[in-house]
Amino acid sequence: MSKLGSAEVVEDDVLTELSTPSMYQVVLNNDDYTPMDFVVEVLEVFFNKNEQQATDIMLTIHHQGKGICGTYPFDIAETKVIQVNQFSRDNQHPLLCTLEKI
Ligand code: TYC
Repeated sequence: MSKLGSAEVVEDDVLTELSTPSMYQVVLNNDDYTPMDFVVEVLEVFFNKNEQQATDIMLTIHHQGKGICGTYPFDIAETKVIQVNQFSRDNQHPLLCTLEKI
């Protein structure tokens, strides 16, 4: 018996157990400067929300300080954070996207 990460492996290398990947929430944070329309666009383009869903999430962030855009395995969540933050900087907005492990 050998162990590879969280996967149990028997002598003949047949996998008998695989753990499910940890999931991460991608979060948008409120600020005083990013236009509401820009946040709605980010939610539509990067998180596949329709206009009503995106508006609801944007208003939740505006009133409560932050909001969940989606939940993904680490690699996908990290890529979205990088892409959203780059898109915000490219458009001269301070909008901050972060990761939170569930
Ligand atoms: N608070 C911003 C404003 O009044 C709007 C905003 C919403 C900014 C959500 C960031 O993640 C955010 N223009």
